[in-house]
Amino acid sequence: MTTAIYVTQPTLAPLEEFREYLDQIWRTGVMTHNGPLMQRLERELCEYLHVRDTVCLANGTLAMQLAIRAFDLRGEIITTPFSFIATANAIQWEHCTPVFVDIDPGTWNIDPDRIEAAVTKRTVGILPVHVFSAPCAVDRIAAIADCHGLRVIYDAAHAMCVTLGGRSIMDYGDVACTSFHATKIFNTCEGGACFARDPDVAARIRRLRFFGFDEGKEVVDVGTNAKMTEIAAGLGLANLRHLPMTCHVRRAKYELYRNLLQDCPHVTFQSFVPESYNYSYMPVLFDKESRLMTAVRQLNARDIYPRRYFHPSLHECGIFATQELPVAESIARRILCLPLYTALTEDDIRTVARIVSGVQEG
Ligand code: T4K
Repeated sequence: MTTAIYVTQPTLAPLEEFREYLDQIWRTGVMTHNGPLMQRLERELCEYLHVRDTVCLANGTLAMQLAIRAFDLRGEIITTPFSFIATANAIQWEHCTPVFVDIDPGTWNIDPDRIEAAVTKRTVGILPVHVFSAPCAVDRIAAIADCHGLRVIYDAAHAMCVTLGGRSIMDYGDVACTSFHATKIFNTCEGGACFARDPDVAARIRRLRFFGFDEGKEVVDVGTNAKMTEIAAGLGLANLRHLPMTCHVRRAKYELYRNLLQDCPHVTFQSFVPESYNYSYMPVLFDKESRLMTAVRQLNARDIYPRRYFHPSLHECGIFATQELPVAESIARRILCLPLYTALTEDDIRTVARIVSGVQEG
């Protein structure tokens, strides 16, 4: 049995609760294709998040691709360089060009003051990320998009359960896309969803996920296979019951880290509004990359594996290399995500915090 501590660990409902759904699948033989469990998960997510419509999908990457395709976007899409590679890949796979704009040094999200300068005649959309669940400057972004006739598609892969101004964060933008990957606060093993403001757009995403079939199984669009399976949906239904407790427990663990690290002179934290954050990651910003690397070595020596989410900044990846973006470069080099998951013990958190606090410059 491993005693290693990884950056995260899936939060799973008790197996008996998942088994109820497996029994149903085994009884009926319905495993996929708009099955009853997926439809039920879509309804339950609407109720839980207070959103009008949820379209469940195979993963979060396809959620972004289908959102881009639902608007037939072709051209440049303004996005953040401080994200997981999937954000830029989804844009590229839809034959659009990612245009990276530097980030805000406090929230680490796309800097709204820099978006307008990146708009060209070829710009068709903005795809910001609510990184580590901290909401983007949604009103500013909406105003810029309205002014230039652009679509806004949010990558809300980290932002399950976040609310802003009394509304789910999934309710902002033309479409919000999320991920239900095993490493996320709510998981269906692999999975994701789109939340579209316009019901016609949601209907198109539903067709796109199922080969372009309409309800009568006639091909009316160039679709793909982005369906969520019944097994994934059953896991989601079981896990959803525990989500409020998962969020509560994560917040307590995050706050313990913060208390233990608050006097540490060489780390700082993301700026966010406590009520609009889901505490699914524990990112800390070091003063220097060399100190971060020493911390990683010392943690690894204790069988503890934090992660450099997200390094390098996407605009520095060979496939996208563009102009210099100094804030993103500097932050991406100095951020370390410490382990944070439901089963992580208080002793583990104290050990990690002690090593991080005590680390000298390498
Ligand atoms: N947009 C953003 C902003 C995202 O962060 C992501 C995904 C997406 C879009 C795309 O959504 P999806 O298409 O993935 O639905 C992980 C995930 O693969 C990825 O979903 C996630 N973001 C990204 C931030 O992290 P890795 O490279 O960290 O995975 P891995 O396998 O190294 O896992 C990290 C740790 O988690 C492991 O050390 C142990 C633990 N783990 C992992 C898995 C997969 C488990 O305990 N069990 C598991 O099954 O990418």
